Amino acid sequence: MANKLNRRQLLHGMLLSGAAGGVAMAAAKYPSPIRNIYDLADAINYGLHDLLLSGQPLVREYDRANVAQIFPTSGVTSPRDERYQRMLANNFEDWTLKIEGLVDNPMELSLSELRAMNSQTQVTLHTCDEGWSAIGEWTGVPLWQLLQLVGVQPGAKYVIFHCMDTQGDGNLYYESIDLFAASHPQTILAYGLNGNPVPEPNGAPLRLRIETQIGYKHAKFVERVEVTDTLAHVGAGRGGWWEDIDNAVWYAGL
Ligand SMILES: Nc1nc2c(c(=O)[nH]1)N[C@H]1C(S)=C(S)[C@@H](COP(=O)(O)O)O[C@H]1N2
Ligand SMILES: [Mo]
Repeated sequence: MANKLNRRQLLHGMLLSGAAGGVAMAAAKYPSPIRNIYDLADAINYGLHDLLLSGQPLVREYDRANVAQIFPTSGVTSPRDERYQRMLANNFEDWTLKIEGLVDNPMELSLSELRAMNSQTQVTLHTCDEGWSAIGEWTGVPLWQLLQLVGVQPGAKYVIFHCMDTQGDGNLYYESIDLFAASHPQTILAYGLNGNPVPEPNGAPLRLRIETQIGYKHAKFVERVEVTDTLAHVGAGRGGWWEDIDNAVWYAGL
């Protein structure tokens, strides 16, 4: 007997294969192998956000009156690295931010050079995966502006933030985002918190604010920004220190 598909079955099939196609596409775009159901959900979320957030909508900004008087701290709050402590003692006079990798003009910028650039101030909510959140007023240089300055080369996909703090396992903290998130208007490299220089525990002298993603993506104590087409060469190759050691998901969109 002919097994004719009715309209409904056909529609169902189309929807299912469409969804499967979407998942496959999202998984293909994800920068590292899918390890578990959390990575799969993260990959789908990543693909979906890419569609839904294509206009780069802004995250909410708060009134300055809502700023937490003492911004909480998390992770490393005082890098025990001798090199870092020496720079801190010297007010970061000899610290520079290096921007390199797949760029036309690699650059090294001092803190005063960064402060002299166009600055942006935003009052935003920080959400840590460990269950706290706090509002802070952050001032810094939009990342897109720095990327424009150095000239991102064709083929570049990610931006890696190399930090100065050695973690308990002996590895330096690092994080990465894709160029889309790096170009978000509220993604900044911040040197100011609540009108003061970023204090040591919060990532002096410079830390990332990636307002569309969760706490651990906000790399503190940044000293090098690497534009790249792969995440495989740093740490265990999963795009971040937490991602490498703890099954943390790479795309941590809020
Ligand atoms: N270099 C570095 N960056 C880091 C961390 C860290 O341990 N080292 N911890 C992360 C985590 S889990 C969070 S929630 C935020 C905390 O930032 P805060 O200490 O300013 O609150 O920094 C993130 N960036
Ligand atoms: Mo966190």
